[in-house]
Amino acid sequence: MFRSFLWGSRSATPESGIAERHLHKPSQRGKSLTVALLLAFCATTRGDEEKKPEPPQIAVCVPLAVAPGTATKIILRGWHLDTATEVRSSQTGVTIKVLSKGAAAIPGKQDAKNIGDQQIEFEITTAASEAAQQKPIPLTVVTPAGESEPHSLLCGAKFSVVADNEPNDGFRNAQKIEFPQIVDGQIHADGNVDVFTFEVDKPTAVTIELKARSLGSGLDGILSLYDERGSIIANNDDHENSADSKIEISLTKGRYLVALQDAHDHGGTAHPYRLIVRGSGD
Ligand SMILES: [Ca+2]
Ligand SMILES: [Ca+2]
Repeated sequence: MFRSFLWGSRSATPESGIAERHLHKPSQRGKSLTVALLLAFCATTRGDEEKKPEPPQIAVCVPLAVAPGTATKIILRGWHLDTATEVRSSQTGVTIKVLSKGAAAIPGKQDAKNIGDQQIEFEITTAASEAAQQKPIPLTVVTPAGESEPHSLLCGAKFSVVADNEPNDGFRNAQKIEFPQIVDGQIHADGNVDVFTFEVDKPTAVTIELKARSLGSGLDGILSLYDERGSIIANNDDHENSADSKIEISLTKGRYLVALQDAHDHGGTAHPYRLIVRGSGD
């Protein structure tokens, strides 16, 4: 409305606007006021475009999960996090204390467009109550420019959880896990492969899931399943339009090996994962 008042409703260019002003012969004072208003308007518009701060965005959460009734240090990576005033959760029984915030290192040849260039570290204390078991905790970063979309931090698990234990990067040093089992691990360096071995004691429909990108990891996982002689029997990169992987297969009694890695051979602090090995009906 302000612009049409200045230029006139029939004028599309500054030149035609000047022509109209001559037609109506406004006073010199009126012309000066018009120019001053125009300059002020342009300056304000340009200033708004340059200075408008962007709301925070979360790209990566490390680690992906916490246990109920514990205090855990979490790092959220992303963009526009350095002015954060708070990390908030709508879940009751959760307390959050911000520890630091600022620039985040970009590992190796990775791109900040994927894993963010800023981070905020905080300690989260979760309730031990039964109600808190297996219920993701929503996290929101708050800055003066707004709030991030909520990120779901896993809390608790249906099966027992172990950490990945390096070195476990080949068939010969595959890490033994139970069946069923959850592994909360990390592809800790470029080119790293984590290998696990499990046994089924009878013919079993088995589901193996690698959850990473969908939970806030930089990892674009690939899963491969081998028999105990090292012959590949199944693999999956992206399951159902997700970067995460899933294998569903009927296995006979025996020992098997499951290997996981990044599709781009990337790794580092932004590449945590959760591996779930279970019976398909569990
Ligand atoms: Ca690892
Ligand atoms: Ca993938």
